[in-house]
Amino acid sequence: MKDTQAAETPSSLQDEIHHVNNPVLDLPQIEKKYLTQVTGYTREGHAFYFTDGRARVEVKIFSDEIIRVRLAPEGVFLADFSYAIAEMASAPTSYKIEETEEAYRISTARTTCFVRKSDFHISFGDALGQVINQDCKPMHWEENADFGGYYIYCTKSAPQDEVFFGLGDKASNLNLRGHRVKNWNSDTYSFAFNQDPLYKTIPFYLGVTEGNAYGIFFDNTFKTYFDFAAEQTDQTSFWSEGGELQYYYIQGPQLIDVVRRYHQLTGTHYLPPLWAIGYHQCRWSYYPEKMVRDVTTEFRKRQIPCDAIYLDIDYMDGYRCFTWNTKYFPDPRKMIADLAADGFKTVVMIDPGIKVDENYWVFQEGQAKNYFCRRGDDYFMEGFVWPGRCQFPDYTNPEVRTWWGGLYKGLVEDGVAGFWNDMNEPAVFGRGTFPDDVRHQFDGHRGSHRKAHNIYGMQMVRATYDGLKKLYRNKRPFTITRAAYSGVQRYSSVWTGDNVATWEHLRIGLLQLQRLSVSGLSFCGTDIGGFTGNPDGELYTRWMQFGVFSPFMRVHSAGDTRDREPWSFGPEWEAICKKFIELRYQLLPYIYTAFWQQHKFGDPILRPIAMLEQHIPKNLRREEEFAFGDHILISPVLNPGQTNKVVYLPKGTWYYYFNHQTFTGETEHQIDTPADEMPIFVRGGSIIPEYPIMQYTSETKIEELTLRFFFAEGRFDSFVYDDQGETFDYEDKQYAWHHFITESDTNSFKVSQLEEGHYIPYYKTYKFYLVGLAFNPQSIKVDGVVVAIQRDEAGDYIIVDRAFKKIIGQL
Ligand code: NBV
Repeated sequence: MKDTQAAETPSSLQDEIHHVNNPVLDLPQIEKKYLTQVTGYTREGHAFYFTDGRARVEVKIFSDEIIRVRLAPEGVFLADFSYAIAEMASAPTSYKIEETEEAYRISTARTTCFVRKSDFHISFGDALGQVINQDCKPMHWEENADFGGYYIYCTKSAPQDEVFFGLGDKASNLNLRGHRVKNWNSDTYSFAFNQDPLYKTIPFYLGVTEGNAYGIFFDNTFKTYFDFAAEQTDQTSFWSEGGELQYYYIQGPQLIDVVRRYHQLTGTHYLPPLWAIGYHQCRWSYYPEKMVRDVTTEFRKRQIPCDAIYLDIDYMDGYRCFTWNTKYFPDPRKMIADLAADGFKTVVMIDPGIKVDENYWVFQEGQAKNYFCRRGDDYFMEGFVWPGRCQFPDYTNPEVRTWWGGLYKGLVEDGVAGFWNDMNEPAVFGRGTFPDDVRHQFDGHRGSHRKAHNIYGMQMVRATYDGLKKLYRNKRPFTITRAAYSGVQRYSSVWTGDNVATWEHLRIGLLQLQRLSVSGLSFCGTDIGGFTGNPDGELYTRWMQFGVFSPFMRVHSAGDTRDREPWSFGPEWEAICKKFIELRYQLLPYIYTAFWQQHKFGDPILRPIAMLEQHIPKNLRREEEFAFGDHILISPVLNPGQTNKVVYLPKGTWYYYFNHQTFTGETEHQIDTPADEMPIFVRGGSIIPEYPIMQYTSETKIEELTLRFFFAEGRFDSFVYDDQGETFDYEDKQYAWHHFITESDTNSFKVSQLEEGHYIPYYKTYKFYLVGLAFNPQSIKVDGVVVAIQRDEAGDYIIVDRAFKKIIGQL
């Protein structure tokens, strides 16, 4: 180990570091220490331990494509504990270590890790040993006398062509090259482009260089920083103000592989109930009861589909969580039941701040059980939030989480279907958040708020989800959280917080949702229309159009804004909003399938163009087009008065959704953007499933499933997932997974189906449309049987029974 100059600390961090010069103890000047050379290694299980004096480095194989690196400056690793990691045991197939004069080379079937002896540089490459990512300095650290731990650093080479994605909640361009970002969950009302940090901490990034993608997950809950070739144009660094230097290298080569593997580590979102992917209407706040009833009645009267209505903080009694303001809501149970009968689920907000009030049962219980956070010197952590003076549960204590989960019992019995956890950065009026000295139990790995801050919100919504899972028994809960840490997707959906009703924010939202999606948080959405300020009809409508293709689709706005219902901007805009909300409902089986693919395989729901064609360098910088699921490509309209826009389409044939005109891919096209349309394209060769328009997701039983095949020559796969929509029975294979294989050439079309799962959908038949058949087919075969086609005003179709056993309509 060698001591080096403090000057190597990334310069802006200098401001953040407070070296304590203690005259009494006369502490030496603190300097960074670097690993210097490898002096030996040992092996335990799937891990290798390399040494340099007292320092030790662990290289542990998790799978053929995931390798973890940890640094213990003084040779003692912290307990192997993480809130982010799901139950993924280290289980590689096979691997070996070889020693050469220069390096140790650890290789699995897919990944190689080199530990260079002379300078302790660690690098990663593919199975053939071609290097993809490498250190350009050895790992280093700096003792901090202020809190008795280390600031820790890792610096890697950033080749000139490399681009960087991920990091979850950054309101910046998709490619983070040239940016330095910080992770410290913050309540950022009305945030701006490039403002940082925001509400969530996702210390995971993806790099692409020379067509190869890899990922780094820096699993550290302290305040962390990432510098993507900003300070040094050829270096990428990440560092933290505490905790252990611990990161996972995740092998590609495709971006989507990296995301899938990141999900293997941190888990995926459970399958949400079907209603949660319908359209949701929210407002700060709908009250009293009459207003809630008026809004929902209006939806049904105007025949605009909607599945959920939200109650913001004003439903509570003096903002006391788990209570009702009975003046506004005299009989909540009856109201919720009536709404449910009309197809509306009720979702309510819960904040972490518990009012200090000796007569309030939640406060009494929390006090009696010692569940609230305390300061370093044992005073309760108190701060002002909506209810006034509050104390805050320590959700890092498992006992507190169980208690918190149980508190939802009353609201669940009242019929509430979903819960919205806000202000959980945690946000405190005035001082922003908790002071650093607040203590947390951290599941037995005690620490200060410096360590627990970034996971506070995640543990809150985890407690919420786990509690609801018990209370709803087999029913799937719906939860949404503002603050997050990696892995939160196992417990909740997310939204991007308090955005603004401007065109710029519509664009920011487009970037944020793509970024969240590749960072493991696929179930995400913006406040459609903007939270603060007032959109005009055009902005609202364009945002609604984008909202159809946001995994979470909710209109929400602040209390001091004008009305925000789909009809609030006049009949012309209302008609377009209705048409687009209806489109969401038509596409439900397609969207539900994308959610299943996310849950089961870790496929992001939104996929930037870079993810579709990473081998084309220009595509790594495209930001406006994105794929929504496997087969649909969107390019939202982002400017007022815009009558056309240039859209890039990846390789293949593409159909413009509204008129089925075809376009060739791997090039840009100028597309008209009339107000009642937006650029939506379907990939040739796909089958898109559709439901009839319903006013809410379970309104009617689906009598017949429409499948639309968009013709293209070649062999293609499409999938449709279906289940009962509400329970966890899918875990016992109570689902129907249809795999359609289509094969077409210039004069014939064949389709066959493979099925998996035990669920039997209600519909007995498929109405199978053939869009864009460029020929008069000599033969159409369904599962080997020749069929004839019929024609209606919508085009050619065949009707087949669900199991493809019987061909109905054969001439
Ligand atoms: O509960 C009120 C709002 C809520 O509507 C919004 O969605 C949250 O992001 N909440 C923030 C607290 C007040 C913000 C000014």
